[in-house]
Order: sequence, then C-alpha cells, then structure tokens
Amino acid sequence: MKTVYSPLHAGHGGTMELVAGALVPGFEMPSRAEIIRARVETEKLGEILPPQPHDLTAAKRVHAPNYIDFLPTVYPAWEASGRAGSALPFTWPTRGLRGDVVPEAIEARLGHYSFDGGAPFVKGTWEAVKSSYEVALTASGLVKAGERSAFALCRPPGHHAGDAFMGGYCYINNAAVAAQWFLDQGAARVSILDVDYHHGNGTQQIFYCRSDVQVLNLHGDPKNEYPFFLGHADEKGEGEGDGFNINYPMPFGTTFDVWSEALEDACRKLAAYAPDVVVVSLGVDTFEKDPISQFKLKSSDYPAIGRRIAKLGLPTLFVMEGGYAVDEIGINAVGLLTGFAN
Ligand code: SP5
Ligand code: ZN
Repeated sequence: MKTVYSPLHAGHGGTMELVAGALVPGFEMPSRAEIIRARVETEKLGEILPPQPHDLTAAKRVHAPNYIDFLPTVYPAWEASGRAGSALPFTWPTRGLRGDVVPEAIEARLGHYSFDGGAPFVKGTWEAVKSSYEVALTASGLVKAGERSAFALCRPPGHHAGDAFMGGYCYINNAAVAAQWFLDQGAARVSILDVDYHHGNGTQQIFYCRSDVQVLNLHGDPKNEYPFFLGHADEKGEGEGDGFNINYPMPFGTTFDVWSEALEDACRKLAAYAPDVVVVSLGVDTFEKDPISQFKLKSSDYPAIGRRIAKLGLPTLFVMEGGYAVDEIGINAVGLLTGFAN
C-alpha cells in the first residue's frame, strides 16, 4: 500500500488548546505523523509519495466557500490584531445569539467558524491544513487509478470539521473531501467508516441529508464523551439521507470483543450498501493507553480491524485522524494497515 505524506504538517506545532477550563499543550502534535511515517518505513508498507498540488475547489464541494476562504486569513489577522501564540476563540454564537452575521473581529470570526477551542492556529497551521488536504486528494487519486488501497497520512485530522466549522483539531474534513471527490469522478456511492474513538460529527453533518454517502461511526458515547453534542444512536439521517447515517456509541471501558461486534455490524451494513469506494477515517485513539480516550483496545487488535475491512473486497482509502498515545501510534496505525494489506 502506498502512503502519501507531506513534511509541511510540522509547521502546525507548539499549539495550545482549551480543555476543561485550562489552556494546555495540544495533544495533536507533529511527532504523531513523524512516528507513523517512520513505522511505514520500518514495516515496509510501501512507497511514500509527496502530495500533488491541488487548488481549493474540492474543499468547497463539502465546505462553505466563505469558511474555506477564512482559514488562510486567520493567523495574519491574529498577528495584525497584536496577538501571538495560538489563535483561539473564546465565545460562540449559541442558541439565542446571531449566527447569521459574520463578525469582523478575528476572535469573533474564530467563534463564528468553530464549535470549540480545540482547533488552534499558529503560523504554519494553514500550510499544514492545505498540505493535509492535498495528501488526501493525492491518495484518492491513487485509488481512482486502480490501487486496491492507499494511505493518506493526513495531519491535521479532519472528521470533526463540518460544512462551516472547525473544532477538535480539525479544519478541513479530509475524509469528506475525498468521498465527494470520488463521487465527482463518477462513483455512485461511497461509504465512510469512521473508527476514530471520537464521533465524526463533521462528517455526519456534511452528509446527513444525502443517500450517496453512507456514514458509519464507532465511538465513545456522546453522553459522556467529546464531541458531546452529536453521535447518538437515534441519528439516522434526514430526508433523502434517512437510513444512511449509522452510529455505534459505546461506553467508557469498551474492549475489543464488544467493539469488534460493532465493527462487524457496520461492515455488514456497508457491504449491503455496496459502495464503489470505502473511505476509512482511521483514528487509533481507541487504544488502551490513549491519554484522552476511554476505550481499551490493544495493539494486537489493530491488524484484526484491517483484516475485517479487507474482507469487504472494496477499493479503500485510509485517511489518518486521531490517536494521541504517541509512542504506540505507529505500531497501531500501521498495524491496522498491514492487517489490511497482508
Ligand atoms: C481528531 C480527534 O481525535 N480529535 C479529538 C478532539 C478531542 N478534544 C477534546 C479533548 C478532551 C480531553 N479530555 C481530557 C482528559 C485528559 N485527562
Ligand atoms: Zn479522536
């Protein structure tokens, strides 16, 4: 399996995020992608390719154009307003406030286009976001050209980003961009299988009213886990999309025996949908030692996940999402991929 990777991700580093009343160093750090890349090499997963340049047309197929155009302006505006460090919002247009007027002040624009204080901007953030997007599209191109699978080593991740909002370390929804790109290239149906520990609220929101993208999500129950405000089992899609969104919320402490039953059910529903392509939102924050997560998967479980996905027998794009146990992130992510490939 080929991997697409860009070193430009590293400019998005030294971030701070707002967690439980405190500004803390970001868990989503550059070493994550470097350790995965090193493991791709030592495990000889396959060739590592740079991304090809892409303009933002494909991003604007799933995101509001004004949101995408806002992203490169954030850090310059933050600096011009006399601030330094991580650009973060501190106020949001919740129920009872005006969400229809885009403010001018940069700190307010950040609130308008986000749902939490978990998507900081530093100087190199936009370049990293753009490169992550190009990584996803380049890897999609490999699958379209006939490869059985490809690995988009995206950083920053994407699945929390919705049509016009960022959050949870995510800015452009790389998996959603890829799914839409496959449709635009002639696919009739695409499935997105999200195995990250956190519910992919952005992906769900983007495709909620559509039947041409099936979205399946395995995640920590939002009653107690981030992103809290989406991801319940009764969210099944709306209108045309009714029945094409499938959620598997699971409690803290979930081990692989229970998790893999959810995966089995998801794979059966995916196979029945018979998509032309599968996009896997690949998070390994389900790992027992993940510092911000509460599932109990072991390193030896990841190859089994890859094997189950391989059994679908469908062209598959893997898009990197979360995973914060940095020491084992390469073992777990590449373990899943070698399970698929071998
Ligand atoms: C892509 C992805 O995995 N995003 C996850 C964003 C999670 N943000 C919320 C972090 C909450 C951390 N809870 C702190 C517990 C640490 N003791
Ligand atoms: Zn996650």
